[in-house]
Amino acid sequence: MHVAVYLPSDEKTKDWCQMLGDLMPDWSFEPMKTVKDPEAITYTVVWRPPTGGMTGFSNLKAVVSIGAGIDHVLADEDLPDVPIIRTVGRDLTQRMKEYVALHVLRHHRALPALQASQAKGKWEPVIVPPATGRRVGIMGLGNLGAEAAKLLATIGFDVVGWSRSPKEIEGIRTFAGKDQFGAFLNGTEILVCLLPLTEDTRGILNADTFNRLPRGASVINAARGPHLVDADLLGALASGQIAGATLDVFHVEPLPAEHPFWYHPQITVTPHVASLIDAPTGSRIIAKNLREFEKTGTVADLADGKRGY
Ligand code: NDP
Ligand code: OXD
Repeated sequence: MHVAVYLPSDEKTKDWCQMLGDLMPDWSFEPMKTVKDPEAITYTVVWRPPTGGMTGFSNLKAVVSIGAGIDHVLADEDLPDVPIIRTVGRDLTQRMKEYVALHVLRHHRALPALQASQAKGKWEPVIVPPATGRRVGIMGLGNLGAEAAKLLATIGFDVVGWSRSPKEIEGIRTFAGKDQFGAFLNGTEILVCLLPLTEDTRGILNADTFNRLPRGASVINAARGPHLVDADLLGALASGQIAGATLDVFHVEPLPAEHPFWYHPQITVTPHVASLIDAPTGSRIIAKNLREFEKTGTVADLADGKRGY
């Protein structure tokens, strides 16, 4: 089998070709940019592929996303109509759980305020309720959201979750669909976005959503930058409706140097690292999925291109 690989960095593309080639010596891997025989390509392995990059691949069987999200694949307007395989696994879920727990606890225990006091040399205790008195709302109860919700419940938080279709998760109160969005937000003091980016979820972290949270709530976005309306967050921070935000993902990445988020005192910026899959782990999962798909015509981690995730 012949596989074309694309990542925005040529060096990383070369590394992934090498790693996948080492794991699957009977398959061939080459950078998508320099493919000489497009008709020989049967699979692609991509992160943020360029529009039209796969148009000549007339024998393509599937596209593999190097990651859980497939929005970056669907952004290719000329994408061939073939199955899309996600790259997910315990490793990715574990990393996201750690990120969510870290930042939820940070907001819960008012760490930014305590650090600001330290910077001024001031002894200024902040009394917060125990986790049992703090409601955390998780948007998206898929691979990542459901596990993050369970971990937070184990710590003791009052956890609520929201998804498209109804879910039952022990210890979590769940809400589903647009009709129950308001009830989900009502009382949520720390809101965590782990939704896929689709036409329904784009811009969902907006002024209307923020206004339905209790005053002084916090927001964590570890999903995709376009879930957030940047200006609405800045407005909500200025008015005090939102007290703080942790953002891992942005409309443009890397976040441009002049963006106001960089030096905002109430915003923590992390460079899309919430759950970055490391290349050796990712390539092992991808190799397994490619072999499985070639053998059976399907895999468990198949995305639904029509649904958008
Ligand atoms: P899944 O596809 O497993 O789960 C998505 C969840 O979102 C499902 O519960 C789904 O509902 C829900 N959902 C989708 N659309 C809607 C909607 N319109 N209204 C309400 N709920 C909705 O995704 P993952 O958990 O694997 O990943 C989520 C996202 O996290 C990825 O798409 C990616 O963008 C982002 N991500 C970010 C990373 C980072 O490092 N920052 C790393 C990995 C992923 P239902 O269950 O009913 O279908
Ligand atoms: C992903 C990501 O989608 O890292 O896996 O953002």
